[in-house]
Amino acid sequence: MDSINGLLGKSEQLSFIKVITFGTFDVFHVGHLNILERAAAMGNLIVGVSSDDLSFQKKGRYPVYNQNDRMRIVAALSCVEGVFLEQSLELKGDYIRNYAADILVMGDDWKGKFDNFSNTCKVVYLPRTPSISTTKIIEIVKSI
Ligand code: C2G
Repeated sequence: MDSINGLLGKSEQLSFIKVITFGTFDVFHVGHLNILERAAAMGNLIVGVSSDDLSFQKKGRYPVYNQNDRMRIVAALSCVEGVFLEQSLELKGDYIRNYAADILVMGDDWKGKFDNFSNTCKVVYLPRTPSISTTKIIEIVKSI
């Protein structure tokens, strides 16, 4: 309790709600930060950072930053409680159950793709931040 009239602070009100999200978070940018901050506003946030091999399977190229560096960057954010390595899309249900997540948050580029987990937890798709992506950043850097 942080108040004499019994009101709880935001972190205390949300501390029992567990939120999980997943992503590669390569060449970390403000679109990544926006979704993580919005997810963390719903509760304690844990992030599954895609392994280098899973990223290759998803995108057909290895990330610019390796999985250890990407995990360190995401783990260092004040809105993130913890990170783990996401090694397979097929294990998503296990990750959600192991963490006992109440809410799965994903960007709306994944809209509908994880609705099958709505029996296990609430599934929320948040709008992507427009006009920014790792792919675009790589293209810009290459063209300079
Ligand atoms: N994102 C966003 N706005 C952007 C770019 C990304 O909101 N402009 C969100 C994505 O929607 C995703 C998260 O940031 O929820 C991470 O994006 P990526 O690193 O591209 O993640 P992705 O490779 O799509 O991995 O299990 C699902 C995957 O691991 C998601």
